[in-house]
Amino acid sequence: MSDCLFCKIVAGTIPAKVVYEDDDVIAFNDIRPAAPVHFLLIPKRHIESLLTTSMEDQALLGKMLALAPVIAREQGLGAGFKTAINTGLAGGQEVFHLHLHVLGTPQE
Ligand code: DGP
Repeated sequence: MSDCLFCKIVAGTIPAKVVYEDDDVIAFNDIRPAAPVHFLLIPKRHIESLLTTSMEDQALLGKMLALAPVIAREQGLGAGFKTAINTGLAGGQEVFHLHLHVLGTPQE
């Protein structure tokens, strides 16, 4: 989607600190971190929100969830972290491209 902020990050036309990327997903640091480590994991394909997914997206959604701890460990969050997916205006979603927040504080 041409006017989607996160699609522009996927395309590389808006800069972001990328912490992981493959053919399906990309993860980058949140511009307004709410924790010492705070990255967003998103599908490269434009999906508006969790509300616009279907069972056909289960492989992609499963991949996002399975990758979260892999990237989190790489970012020093091996002791634990929080995840959130804000969904829809009523769910506090601000950017309408599906994203999984991963937040935490690296432990000694
Ligand atoms: P949400 O409320 O779940 O839609 O959160 C959107 C998040 O996206 C919010 O924590 C801030 C982040 N964000 C907004 N614009 C940008 C941007 O241009 N770059 C990056 N890296 N993050 C952004």
